[in-house]
Amino acid sequence: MEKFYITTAIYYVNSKPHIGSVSEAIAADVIARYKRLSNFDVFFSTGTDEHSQKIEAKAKELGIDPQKFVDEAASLWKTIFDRFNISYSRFIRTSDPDHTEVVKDFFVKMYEKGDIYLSTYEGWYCVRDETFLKDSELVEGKCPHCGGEVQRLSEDNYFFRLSKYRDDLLKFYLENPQFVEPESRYNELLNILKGGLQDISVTRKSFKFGIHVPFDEEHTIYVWYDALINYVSAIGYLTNKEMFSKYWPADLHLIGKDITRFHGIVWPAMLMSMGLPLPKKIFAHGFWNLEGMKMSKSLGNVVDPVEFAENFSKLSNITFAKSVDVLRYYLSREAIFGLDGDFRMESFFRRYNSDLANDYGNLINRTLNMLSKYRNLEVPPYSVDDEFVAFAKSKFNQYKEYMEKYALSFALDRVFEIISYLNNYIQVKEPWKLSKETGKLNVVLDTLLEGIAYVSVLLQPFMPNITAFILDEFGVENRNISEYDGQILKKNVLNLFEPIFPRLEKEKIDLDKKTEENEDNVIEISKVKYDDFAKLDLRVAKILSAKRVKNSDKLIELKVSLGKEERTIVAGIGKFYSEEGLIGKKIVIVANLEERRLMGITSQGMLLAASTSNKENLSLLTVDKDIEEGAKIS
Ligand code: ME8
Repeated sequence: MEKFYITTAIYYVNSKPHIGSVSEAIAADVIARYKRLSNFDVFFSTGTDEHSQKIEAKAKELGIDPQKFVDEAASLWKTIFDRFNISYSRFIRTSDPDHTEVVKDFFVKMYEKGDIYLSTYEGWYCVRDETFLKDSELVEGKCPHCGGEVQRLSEDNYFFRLSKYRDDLLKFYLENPQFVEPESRYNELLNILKGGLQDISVTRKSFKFGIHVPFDEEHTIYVWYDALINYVSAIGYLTNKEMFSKYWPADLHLIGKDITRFHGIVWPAMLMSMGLPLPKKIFAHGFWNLEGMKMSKSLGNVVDPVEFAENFSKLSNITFAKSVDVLRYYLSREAIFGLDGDFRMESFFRRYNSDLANDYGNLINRTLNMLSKYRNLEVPPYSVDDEFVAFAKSKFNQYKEYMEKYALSFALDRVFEIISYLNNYIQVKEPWKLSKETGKLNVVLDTLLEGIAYVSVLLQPFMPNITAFILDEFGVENRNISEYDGQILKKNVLNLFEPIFPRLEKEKIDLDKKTEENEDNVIEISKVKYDDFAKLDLRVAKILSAKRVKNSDKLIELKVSLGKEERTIVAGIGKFYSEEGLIGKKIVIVANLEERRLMGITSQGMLLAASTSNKENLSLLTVDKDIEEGAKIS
């Protein structure tokens, strides 16, 4: 089986994930799923970049120990990636011990080779971008890239002899014009190489949080030197040689357009210095803007993907997991991958209503309703229209070609051409006029059913939850992505189900308005005396482990810490949380409830959670600051 190693950038944890960072992980996930379903042995790595000056500063601002801060922040990122169905093979953290060892190993080897040397750095540093800058690079005294404040540095630093690799890199670029894509990014880097390279500083003295130089502890290794190495430590560079030699070199480093220089020049030079092969491709995607404006925290217009998916789930009455799929679809379809995209509410709702509710969803509803009306939901004998088969084959070839080029939106266009074909097929064949022509009606119904099953196979990488539901309902066993070659639907009788994408009325399409309406929606509860309330012992508890209870899809057995003691709690949250995603969360529990036995396990307390009115989603109560476990809630 051919291997495919894909990576995303690793994310700074000083702020929460936003739609831009999550969009990168989603794109990588779409590609990873596509490759897996195309029979590749895929390793997909993503994770967090934790040793930066801005993260140390953020922890200080919050009065928390930096390590503790990154532990909690990384766990939040991981939970969010889990909720977005990012099917990573490894979630690497730069504070992981195996990674730390690899960074030291690189540093020592490159030093021994003479590629790292001690000198003095005189210049500027942009903390926001974690980048060293020369006098000539500043624009009006600020960072030329992000416009942020810069610090003057004058300190002993270790330097990497980047200049030594300039000629080899230039030669490599000229021989491999597809090493960096899109072409515009390749050209930018080629021009930098043509202009010559200078050695770069790879340690800091005035900053402590990070990996220290093994033979000179006063120096902290520069965050970018540390971070780039994650791509080899994630696959066991020192700890699992067999895995490393299987997956390295990476087939695809997926990154944003702002960090191409580090990936396209510094990283390959480090690999050359270590005598390791270079990655096969670096693909730089564009940036997401919001309603035509750059997303930035200072402008207050950063889209929180979890909040967005939660709001959309409430509004459209679909589960959170399905709402995530809709967002994944939108992000994949709306922008040409590689160029900037514009996240607009209007286009989001248009894509939902028109592509999903109308074209895909309605095709499914109409087909199942006809199957119910004319065939009592029994699937006719296999009799797919040859013309459709030929059409599906030609569209698959285009879909595949685009997926291989990471042109995700174009690949989706091809799938929706098949969907349009099927909708049009209903109009042309007018099945309602064929009730007396059994054979002809069978062909129409079977073509529609097989067509829906096939497009759902092709849509799996983009909407894994929704398509899994449809493919289960249709009894599709072989879900591999391949050319359509007949009968994939294996059930004899199907079921009717509620529309997967309930259409949204125009006036409802205003998330803000909906939030206000919800606030008006006061829930009445009877009043309790203060003394009665005070009898409840509510505590903050940290989840240490989580395990699904055998033979139950709802129950999860949690081990929680209350500081001085540990408890077992059995909770009915299995449909809403993954086991991994729960670990490390600080939740609220009722600590003085009578013990209860559930499925043979004694539950020593109850956790608190809020659920949506339709019971399709649930959220655990957590504390929003770092409160020690066991703390009393009053
Ligand atoms: O740069 N739209 O981390 P980061 C699309 N730790 N993508 C965006 C985006 C937007 N609006 N904003 C950011 C770092 N990104 C380093 C990487 S890798 C060895 C170290 C993308 O958290 C950005 O381009 O600032 C990058 O690929 C990723 O999010 C992480 O950005």
